[in-house]
Amino acid sequence: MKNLEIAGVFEHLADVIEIKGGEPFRVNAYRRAARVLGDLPEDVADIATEGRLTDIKGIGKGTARKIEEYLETGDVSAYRKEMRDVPEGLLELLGVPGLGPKTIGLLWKELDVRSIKTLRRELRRGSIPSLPGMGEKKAANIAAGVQAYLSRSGRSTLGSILPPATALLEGVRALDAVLEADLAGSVRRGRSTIGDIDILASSRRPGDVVSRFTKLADVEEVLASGGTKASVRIAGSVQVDLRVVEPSSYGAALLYFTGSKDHNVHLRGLAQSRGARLNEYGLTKRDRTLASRTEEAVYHKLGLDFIPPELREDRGEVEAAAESRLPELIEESDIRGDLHLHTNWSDGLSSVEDMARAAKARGYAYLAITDHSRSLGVANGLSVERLAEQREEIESVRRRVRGIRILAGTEVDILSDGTIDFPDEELEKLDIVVASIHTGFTQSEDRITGRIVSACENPNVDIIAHPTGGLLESREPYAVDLERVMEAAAETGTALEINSHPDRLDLSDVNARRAVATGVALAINTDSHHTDQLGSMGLGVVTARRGWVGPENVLNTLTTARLMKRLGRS
Ligand code: DGT
Ligand code: CA
Ligand code: CA
Ligand code: ZN
Repeated sequence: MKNLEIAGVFEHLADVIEIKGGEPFRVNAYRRAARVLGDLPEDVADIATEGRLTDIKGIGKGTARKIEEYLETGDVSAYRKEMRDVPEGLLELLGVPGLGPKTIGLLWKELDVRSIKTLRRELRRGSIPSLPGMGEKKAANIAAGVQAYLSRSGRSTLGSILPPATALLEGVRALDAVLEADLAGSVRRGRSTIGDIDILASSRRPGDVVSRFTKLADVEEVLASGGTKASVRIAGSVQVDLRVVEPSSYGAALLYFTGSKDHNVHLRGLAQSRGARLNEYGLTKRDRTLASRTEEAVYHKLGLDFIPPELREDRGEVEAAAESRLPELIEESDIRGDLHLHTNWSDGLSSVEDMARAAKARGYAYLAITDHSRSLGVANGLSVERLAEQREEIESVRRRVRGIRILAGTEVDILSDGTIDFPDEELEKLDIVVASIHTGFTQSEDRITGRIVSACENPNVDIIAHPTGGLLESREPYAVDLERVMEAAAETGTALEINSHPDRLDLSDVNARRAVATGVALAINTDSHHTDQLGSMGLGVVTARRGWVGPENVLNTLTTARLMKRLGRS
């Protein structure tokens, strides 16, 4: 069916005419035609064959001819004609959030903006605010839109999404007509990257909730809005879907909209095998509702233990819930300290003392100062001498900050040749050694794996940090045979890290699960370079939960005494 294709051509045609400042009635006619074609249930080609195009409301003689032309030739000459004097790059600007054809036309006419590049030039020059009808605020919006356009890769990191998602949820909960509201979708499941934000609310007045939601301050653009749902765009070009349901089916709806889709499909199959039906309204059997108000009730009536959202990926959790063998998952409150932290001695911004006080304020029993080692010049890595000086400073901070154990450590580089950046006699003086790769990313899998395995075999190395080196949505991991690494880690008692930095989450959920299955201990660390970053521990914990990790699998749930013993430095 070519309906949507042709609708797209008319949409483009309307955009181009509007950019050029053409007659509004032409613009409107093409937009209407695009909408009508988009909604048409029948194949437009069949209608054309039967000569009924002009019978369709909203399709005039002119548009009908263009549809026939497209069906015959795959082209609309009027569109090509309109495009003749329009710079190619101008149409790309339509993809910038918040930038419409009228403004693009203005920028083109007044400032000769012809592309993203020339638009950025004018933004830098500051020439946009003084254009007719613009001003500072609109120019700032355009700048933000360009930023979002350039940085978008489809998915956003969980760490960047949680703050706006939580703020929006609070906004929804504060609405009068809202009874309950929760995050749903991949955000609730804690996936490391997020396509869009889903929010579910219950209310007896869904229409009110939807219309108030679309007017919340964070909402930049309303993409769609109806009686019980709305889709909007917030800053950073992130989409948010809201659905409002009856309070009586809130649990079934929360289950449905939390997903994952695969988890839902599995549950529906299970319901069917018991002669029941499961959908977003409830679990029913022969028109009788068995459960719908809470998720717990639905799981229970399906014969399952409650499945935490992080596990709902159809990776064996349904089977485990049926046999009451779901794991006891780690919680953030199980974490007793942070074992990978940087200070202003290397590339961090906070002092040792500030880090210690901030960790203490979080209720931790210990923290490890692990600045970079000497070869990492870009990160102001510590020489052997400065490492010794830092130990003295740590000693003096220990006297000022009581009630928390400060471990003196290092994040020592595993160099490209496989050696460790500090000699053993220096490592032996430390309380803890974190080792990691920051160079030689393009080496073969065999070499990189060999480097990490030999680091595991060094008795002074306690933890391998960010074991795969990947950055979410921006850098592929280096080539590494994780199976070999995990075997070596299990053998030598070396822990593998779940690095909680919002851009890393490395190990991933799946790899953390493999590690635990191989008998490897994990450490969940923030790799903070500022006291403000200590809070990303929660991201690492969620990732661990998605990896079926329990508190017993994690080094930094140990008490101080047990940790020191485990590190062999009691
Ligand atoms: P995302 O947004 O790509 O990070 O991933 P999700 O899981 O948030 O997916 P999304 O936003 O498309 O939908 C939210 C939830 O709604 C999803 O996890 C399960 C449910 N859902 C959406 N579409 C379907 C569907 O076609 N079938 C079923 N069973 N569930 C669906
Ligand atoms: Ca989603
Ligand atoms: Ca969605
Ligand atoms: Zn680090």
